[in-house]
Amino acid sequence: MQLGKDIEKLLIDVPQPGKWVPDEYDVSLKDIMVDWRKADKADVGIVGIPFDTAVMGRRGCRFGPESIRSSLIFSDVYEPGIDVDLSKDFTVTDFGNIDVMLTDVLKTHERVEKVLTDIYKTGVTPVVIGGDHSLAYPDIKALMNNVKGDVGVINIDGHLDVRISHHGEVSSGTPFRRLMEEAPKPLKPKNFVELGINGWLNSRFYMDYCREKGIRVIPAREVHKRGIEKVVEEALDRAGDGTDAIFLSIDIDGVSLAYAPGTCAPNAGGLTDYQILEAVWLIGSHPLSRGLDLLEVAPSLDAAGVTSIMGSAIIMQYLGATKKRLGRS
Ligand SMILES: [Mn+2]
Repeated sequence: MQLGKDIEKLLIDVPQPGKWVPDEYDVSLKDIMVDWRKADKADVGIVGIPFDTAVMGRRGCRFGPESIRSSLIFSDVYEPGIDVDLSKDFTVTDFGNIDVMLTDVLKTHERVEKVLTDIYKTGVTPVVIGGDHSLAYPDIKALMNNVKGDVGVINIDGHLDVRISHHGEVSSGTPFRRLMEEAPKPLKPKNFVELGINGWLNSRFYMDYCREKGIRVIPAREVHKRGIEKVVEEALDRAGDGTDAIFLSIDIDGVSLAYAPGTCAPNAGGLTDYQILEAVWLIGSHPLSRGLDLLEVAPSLDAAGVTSIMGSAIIMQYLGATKKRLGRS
């Protein structure tokens, strides 16, 4: 695949560790990955963004791409529950990490938008590993730049992320308000769903903003009571209503602290591991699905590395769902 010469300069190659278990019958993601510079095309492209400068609390998620990849590439490419095998008729590449500017949030966002806009043009579905949640803004803008009509967004998160923020500053708490109010082709509130919002973590002021705008907020409590299938069906109906594409943004703090302690603001009562994996399966296999970002995994705050493993499982599930969406399983 070919990206612009100026774009190639913004991508940094990442090291590839060796195989853990030398069983010739095990096929790991590492075994099926292709080099994007040599491949004609790919179905999915991993992109790391090692950037956490916009986190308002505990930092550390700039090390998320490295930590998640070290678990991700050793994942077996078959999952018995969904019965999807990625080893045939499916191509995954890794574009490496975007060369961020650690002391400049807005310039980093510009770079991310630029690189991902170019990557979308190759026909690849990007899977972004962050990095903080401010990055959802350029991630989703890149998709908006590549579709004629509207984009729907499902955000799985403990927090609403529609802050005005102190001093009006851009942060990991502001991306969706920016998309609705600042993007040249704004995200329509009716196509935006907040899923898994939970805990004593949000202000009433911002919940009122969502209600006034007509944003559907589905708290984790509602997910636990109604079941993940029903709420995701509703979320997809809304995000897909009159849109050309759906982007899935996941803040790992939408998942319970039991499964995802390694993040800035761990969340008691969030989604279970089953619920997040099922949500990713259902959303990723929807015909309009066009990209995922998985953000806020901070290995330095983790316990036994489980949050990186959770993140890696989420990405594998999205790959499986993408193969199904493409009608190849
Ligand atoms: Mn968030």
